[in-house]
Amino acid sequence: MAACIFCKIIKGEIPCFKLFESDKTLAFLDIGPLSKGHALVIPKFHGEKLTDIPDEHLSEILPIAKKLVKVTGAENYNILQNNGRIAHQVVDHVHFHMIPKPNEKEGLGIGWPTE
Ligand code: DGP
Repeated sequence: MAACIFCKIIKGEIPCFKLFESDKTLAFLDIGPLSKGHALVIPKFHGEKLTDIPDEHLSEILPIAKKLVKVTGAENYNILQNNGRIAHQVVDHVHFHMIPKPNEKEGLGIGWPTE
């Protein structure tokens, strides 16, 4: 979709800190992280809400979220997916937040080796 900010990221028209990419899926760092390492995993297929995305375009999302958790080494994390304004969705392209939760040992957060 032409005006969609995440479609522009997928096309490379807007830069992002890319963590993973396949033909169906992209993972990149959130521009306004809630903790160090806060990432977004998105299907490349454009759809506003979860129910708009065909199953075959969702199949990699959780396996990739798992990979991201393993790379950060996060022991505590939230995976969050907002649908609709009342549910705090701001960007109308389905996305899954992967939010590491720092603990005492990890200080401000875990992050990525290159951050
Ligand atoms: P949500 O409230 O679930 O729709 O969250 C949208 C998230 O998208 C929010 O945490 C900030 C992030 N975001 C918005 N625009 C950009 C952008 O241009 N680049 C990146 N990396 N993240 C963005």
